Amino acid sequence: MRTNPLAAVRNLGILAHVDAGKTTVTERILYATGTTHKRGEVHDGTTVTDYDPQERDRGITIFAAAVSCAWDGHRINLIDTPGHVDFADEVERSLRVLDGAVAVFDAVAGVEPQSESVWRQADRHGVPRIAFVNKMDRAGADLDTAVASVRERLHPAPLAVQLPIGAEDTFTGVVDLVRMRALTWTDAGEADDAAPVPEALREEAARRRRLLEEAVAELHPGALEEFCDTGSLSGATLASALRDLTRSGDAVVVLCGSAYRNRGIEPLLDAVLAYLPSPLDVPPVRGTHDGDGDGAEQERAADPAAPFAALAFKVNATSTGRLTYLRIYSGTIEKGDTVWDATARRPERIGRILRVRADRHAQLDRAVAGDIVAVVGLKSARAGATLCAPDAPLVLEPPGVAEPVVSVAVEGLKGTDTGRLASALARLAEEDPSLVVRTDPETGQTVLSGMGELHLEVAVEKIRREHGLGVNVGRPRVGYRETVGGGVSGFVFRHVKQDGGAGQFAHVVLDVEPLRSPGSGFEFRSAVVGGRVPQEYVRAVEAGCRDALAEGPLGGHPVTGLRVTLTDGSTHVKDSSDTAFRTAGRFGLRDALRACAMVLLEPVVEVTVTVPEDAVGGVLGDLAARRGRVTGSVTRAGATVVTATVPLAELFGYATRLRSRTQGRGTFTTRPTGYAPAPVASPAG
Ligand SMILES: Nc1nc2c(ncn2[C@@H]2O[C@H](COP(=O)(O)OP(=O)(O)OP(=O)(O)O)[C@@H](O)[C@H]2O)c(=O)[nH]1
Ligand SMILES: [Mg+2]
Repeated sequence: MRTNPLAAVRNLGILAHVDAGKTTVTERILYATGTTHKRGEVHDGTTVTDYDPQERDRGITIFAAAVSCAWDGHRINLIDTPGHVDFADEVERSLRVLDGAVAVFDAVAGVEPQSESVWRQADRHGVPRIAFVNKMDRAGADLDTAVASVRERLHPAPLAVQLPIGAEDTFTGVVDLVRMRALTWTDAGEADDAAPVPEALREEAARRRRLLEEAVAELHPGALEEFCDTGSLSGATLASALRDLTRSGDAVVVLCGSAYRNRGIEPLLDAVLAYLPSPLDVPPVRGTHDGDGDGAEQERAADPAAPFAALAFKVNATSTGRLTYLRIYSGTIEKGDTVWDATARRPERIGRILRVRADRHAQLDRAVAGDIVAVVGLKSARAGATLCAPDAPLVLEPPGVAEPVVSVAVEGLKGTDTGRLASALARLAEEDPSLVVRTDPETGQTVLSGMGELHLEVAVEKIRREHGLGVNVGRPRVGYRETVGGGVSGFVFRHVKQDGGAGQFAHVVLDVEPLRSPGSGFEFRSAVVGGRVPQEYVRAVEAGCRDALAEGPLGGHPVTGLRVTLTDGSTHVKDSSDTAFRTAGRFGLRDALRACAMVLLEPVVEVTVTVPEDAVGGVLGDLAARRGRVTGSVTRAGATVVTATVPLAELFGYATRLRSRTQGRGTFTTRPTGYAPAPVASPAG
């Protein structure tokens, strides 16, 4: 029997907190696999995956980058993701198309806030992971502490399969506890041949191997059987049990190394092949049928002979043209094929198909299920679109898009072509669904909204650099919400138009009450008895209420955190309709909200600031001035990590402020935590 070539494919993501070393790990993977012949550095702006000029200037990853390489007879399609929270949407879209991931941790800091967030994101997508504890060369690096923080904060059992040889600047290699051999690297970072475990580490290695066997036996029934029968586990059983546990998410295999010093990369690649799934090992993708509009759910297996279906997860305008990155879930596409954009409902033609590599993209004649490729020639497909065979239409669930929280008004400088500015903004939004462009109905200004200050700064800079357009940017504003502080009951609303012709009649009685936690969405119930309002009209009332949530009475902000109950109502034989009840729901709730005690909510984030111990006082004072509430503070190896919750509106300009307060030695990250009541009256607009 021929083995399916798909079994030798790994669609792999690299995930982590900002600065953990994802891009450096990626760079070293490309070097180790012979894809590149020199090692690029983030700080020199010479890495493959931080290709954008802004990434190179800022030294951070902004855009997820996909690149392909080969290792031990397998193809690895690798996606390096950004760690900064403003670009979490790039991570979300990447996770949607990955089969497995490497979570990178800093050996000094362990699990950091954004690693927790991306870990949960990966949980939601069911993406199996292995962990790589990076920066083992740093002062204060400690594998055991990092493993303990994984156990504590991320929950699945972390299983260390290596023992470091040396520590900090003498970290030279690892003992592979599965195969019981030593792997070391030269000063230049070249791998030595595998050798027996050094005498001095033999006892410790045996003890850790034993602990690993016990932990695996406890989690894996097959391994338990062998363990009970023979009193130990063979390397082969260990490896196959680790593979099962990784895929089921019950355990996470932990490896370590130093990407910067080029140590630990080859065993990481071996672990990716050994433990993470191929496209054949993951469940078939689900979508809804889109042809005759019956919307039935369908499954598509990773089968090249099935009808074509793919998700466009990334769109990137480059010098090669407009590249659309596709994860192909089923079927085959060939150069020149016409496919159907099931999201926008229009045909598209595949110009060229590219295997994206570091140096030169390889042209392919065809690409099949399970693969990740880029295509040239698609004119309008947006990031998140489903492409499929025209005769087998299917819509895959699009990746979730987070709600933008920060907005700025943008306008062209004098002499800037407003038409070109509008089309540049539209292009940006096409590539990045978390950017929203709209016109403020009151001021007529163009407003750009996104995930944070940095996100918007990067977008505006792109317009300046790539489109050569001068733009003026207003002060950033946060997105407020409104919620119900005190409700009303028995609010009566009648929508009646019966002055000749076809009339409209709808009568509703509404109760409005707050949900327990602010910002917790919208619930609708019907408590109508005796069919006084028929079911179809109840649905129309609910739709109308949802319309009303778009603008609250305080300042026109979206309304959240409330429950509406339709308690009563009545209909008219001739003049009642869905439309009439939807209108009654909408204006009824609008008026009911005016009668409620409303509360203005502002977005709040958790800030984690890392500063030298001597700068802590100033940082705490500054956080207090920003209405921050400090929730924790720990000092380790001379650095203090302060966590605080701070209203997002108070954080504008914080990066600059922190830099100057700490002479550039302080860093911070943020994580959205929801909404909290704002102290001021309506800061409308
Ligand atoms: N000492 C040490 N430094 C490292 C190591 N790996 C990466 N770095 C450094 O850590 C910094 C951040 O590395 P990146 O690879 O850009 O980290 P990242 O996770 O891609 O960062 P973002 O994409 O911005 O989230 C750079 O200055 C690297 O040179 C390592 O193994 N040891
Ligand atoms: Mg990076």
